Amino acid sequence: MRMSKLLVPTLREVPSEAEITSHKLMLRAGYIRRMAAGIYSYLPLGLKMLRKIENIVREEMDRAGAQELLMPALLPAEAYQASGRWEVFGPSMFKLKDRSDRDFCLGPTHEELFTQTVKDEVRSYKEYPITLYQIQTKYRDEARPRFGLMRGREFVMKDAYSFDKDAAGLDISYKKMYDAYCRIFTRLGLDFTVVEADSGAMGGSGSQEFMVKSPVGEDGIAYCDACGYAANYEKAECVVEDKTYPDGELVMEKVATPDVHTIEELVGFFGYESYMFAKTIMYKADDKYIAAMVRGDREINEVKLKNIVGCIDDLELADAGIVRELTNAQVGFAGPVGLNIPVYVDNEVAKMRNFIIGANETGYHYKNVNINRDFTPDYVGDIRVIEAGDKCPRCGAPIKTAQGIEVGHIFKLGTKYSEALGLTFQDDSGNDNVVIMGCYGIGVSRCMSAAVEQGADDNGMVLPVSVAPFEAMVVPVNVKDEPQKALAEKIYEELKAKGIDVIIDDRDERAGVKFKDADLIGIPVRIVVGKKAADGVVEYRLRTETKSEDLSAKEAVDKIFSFVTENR
Ligand code: 9G3
Repeated sequence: MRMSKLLVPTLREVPSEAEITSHKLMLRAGYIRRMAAGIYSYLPLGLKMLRKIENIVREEMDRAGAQELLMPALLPAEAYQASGRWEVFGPSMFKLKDRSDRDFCLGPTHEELFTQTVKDEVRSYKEYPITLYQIQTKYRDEARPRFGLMRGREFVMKDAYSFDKDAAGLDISYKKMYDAYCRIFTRLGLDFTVVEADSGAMGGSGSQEFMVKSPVGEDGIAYCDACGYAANYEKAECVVEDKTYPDGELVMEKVATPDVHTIEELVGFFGYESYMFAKTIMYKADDKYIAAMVRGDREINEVKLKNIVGCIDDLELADAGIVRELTNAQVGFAGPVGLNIPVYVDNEVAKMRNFIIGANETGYHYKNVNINRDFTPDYVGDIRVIEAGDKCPRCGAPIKTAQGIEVGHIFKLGTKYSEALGLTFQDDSGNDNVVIMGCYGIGVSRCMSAAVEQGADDNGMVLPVSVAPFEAMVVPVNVKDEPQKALAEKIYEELKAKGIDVIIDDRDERAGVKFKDADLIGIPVRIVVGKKAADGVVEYRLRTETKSEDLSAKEAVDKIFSFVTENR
């Protein structure tokens, strides 16, 4: 390919909508273009990179014994009605009607469709285990699409589904997918961590996420360098931190605390440390209200709390009006004493003594409060967000935290979908058994963003050979200089003949422009053919290095060949 021919509309500036490095670079390097919020088109370089990622995913899925098929993206409502998810997904699901006014959607995920396909097409239990997958466009009407391909409303996912006769079988299928995922992300050059994750609405017995650590990652990860424990904040187990509290149970006292609302203000007013206070937060859980309590210096983990409460919709903070109704007080004076809604209490609060809470009266707090004497919680458990420095739940070493980009998520689903759709098999003693499932997702287009985000430097993209749109670039500095042009073309032809996916910058442009563009689009290795061409000398340079090496044309071609073939 020739830069003079390639559609690669590089930009000097990017639209303000691009907030993170990968989004800016993919726009500036002419990889993608925005059609609408969360909806992108792939220009030639972007599409080449996407296809290379897809092919690595495909190779490893096939190697793991999974079989590829392709489902429709335009699906009849019936497909999701049997599992009840037609309603559950709410506004996130793109719904539409056909000319006969029948309900359809653009598929956001395909558990139901794969389960139905297996039910229709697998005839005997002897065919299990079977794992099927697709690489296909998904549609989810995200409330806040952002960061380019990182969180889109149309995106490419590899979704796989395993079908087994029993739990032992699922463990084997799951492990095969797990190992395939490790090979995929390693080949993509992504520095990933596997973390224990919440299964959320998917149900099942557990799930793991493959995370690329990055400050722009939307997920919080807690991890332990000592024992290797790693979990998404949503799942990370919190250990009760020992704090010393005043001995004995002192008499509870109502204290006037005019205009003291926040924990900070309370600390100032009472002169106690923040762990002497407990905060009481009200939530709407489906159609009822609950209160949740954590220590004053902690945060409530709404995913853990939701899983304990068991509500369908996500928890919503109660608004000020509701808080006033429930507590007969302004916001900031809420407490559990005298509250007639269920109170969920964090394990740490259960260990507090003689602590301070709102008095459910504007301008008043209670001090010397003791659990079970002054109020009885409806539930005590782990409902807080883990923090750096907390004890690791496995080995006690200090927990570290990071942000992560979720590029993969694998689930032991169990029978949620096979039950809902009646996917059973008759074993050889004639009994009906429900098929045991797993499901396995990779955000293929999101992997593009993660790769760009992880490798970028100040000059642009830095991509591994495995995913870069071209493997090598030949840069004749001055195409008007015959020896330079001729040698560059010769090297270009030789690299092509050796099967290297090479691009030549044959444009009649200044050297500076060529080098800037070469840095921007992230091609892993380049040969610069400049003044020394007359002596048959060219420069060999890796995108990850600043220095270059003078070589003969032949040495350069051989060095590129071995570099590319070793890093594919
Ligand atoms: C929806 C919408 C949003 C969704 C889902 C469905 C997340 C949904 C979870 C999964 C689970 C697995 C198969 C591959 C692995 C991941 N957001 N999830 O199901 F309709 Cl609008 O997608 N699916």
